[in-house]
Amino acid sequence: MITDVSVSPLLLKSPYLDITLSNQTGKGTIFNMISGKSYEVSPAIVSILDFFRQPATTDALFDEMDIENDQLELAIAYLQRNGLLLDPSTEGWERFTADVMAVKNRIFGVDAYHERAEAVIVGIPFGKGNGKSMGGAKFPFHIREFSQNNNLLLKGADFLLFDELTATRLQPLFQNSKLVDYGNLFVNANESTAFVYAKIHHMASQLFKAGKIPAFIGGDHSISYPLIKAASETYPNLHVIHFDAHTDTYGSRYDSISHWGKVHHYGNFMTKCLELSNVQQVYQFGIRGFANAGTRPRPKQHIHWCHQVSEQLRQGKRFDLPDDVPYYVTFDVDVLDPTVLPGTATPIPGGFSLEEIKQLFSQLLPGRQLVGFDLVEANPDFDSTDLTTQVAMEILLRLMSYLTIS
Ligand SMILES: [Mn+2]
Repeated sequence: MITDVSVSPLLLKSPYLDITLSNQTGKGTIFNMISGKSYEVSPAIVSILDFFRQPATTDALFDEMDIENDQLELAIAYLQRNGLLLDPSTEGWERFTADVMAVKNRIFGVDAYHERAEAVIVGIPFGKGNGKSMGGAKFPFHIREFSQNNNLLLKGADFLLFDELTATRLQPLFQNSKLVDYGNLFVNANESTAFVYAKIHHMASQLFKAGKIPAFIGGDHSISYPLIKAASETYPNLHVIHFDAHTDTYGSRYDSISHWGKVHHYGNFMTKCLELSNVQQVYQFGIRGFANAGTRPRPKQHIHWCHQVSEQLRQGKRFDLPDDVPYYVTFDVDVLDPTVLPGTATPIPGGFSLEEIKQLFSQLLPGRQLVGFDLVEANPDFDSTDLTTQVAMEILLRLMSYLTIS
């Protein structure tokens, strides 16, 4: 029996539950709208949850219900553990919405998340920020499936398919399980976009605060705003390197509408990033095409036009970026020429070759503190071959090779 009930905090039923009670079986089903998990429970559990529809103490429950107190204690512990009962004095949903669901087919055959991991791959299957196609949401699943189906298990690989420098940089990542595949952020089609962005931000904050170096796989480019926001909160001197055909500082008639807090999308996420006080400078590479006619840089925005970059690479001239500051890289795959990477929603001709991207990386990234990166806008709906996936995988590996791990 529980005798010491002097400390009895308030509890509250999660507002994100869908509870149904079956007349036939007498059992209840609880669906947690946020985790996507459902539970079959006894009617007593349903009564307990119903009791806590207003904040109440466990003492009050003990008085109310004709069940042994120690059994009630066990039930309450279970409900709290699963996020079905909340402590209303804490920030409710924040404790459990950052659910990352482990995946079976982990990319490159790396291990699942563990505390010693330094570099952490996380998929963000969200595509609703792209006004043309939501297919980008499929990419985190698609790339892992491709890796699995083609047996691309790189754990013990020597990486001699890459140049020696890249191979040398990649090996330590795959040794001693320093690189892990955490899984995919749980995203439910019923969730509001504002809620998903809040979850992305919360999940990324946790990783940055824990000192992990995350590699995010999108998803459309709208996810990069909460990611960069989270990075800039841990690294207040943050600089951003942005590979893209587009500046993503475009306005639209929707921008003035704040429906459920949604005020950004794939085409204006950078406008929002530039407003973040901790984001110091943004260096954009690969900007081109009619969409950018008349573009003038905003404060902190440095535009390197695609044709200028190509010319500068040919001449072997270096780009002048500050040293000794933390960098976050956001990589929109449409920076590559559509003949190299066709699977993206808003292709623009005249992009970089794979060789140019490699050169650009090797010029910009070595010796820099790279605190995390994302790869976005790969969209399997626009490429029936797996060319896009293969190119994206190579980009992913090359970006990972520049991560600073111990
Ligand atoms: Mn783009």
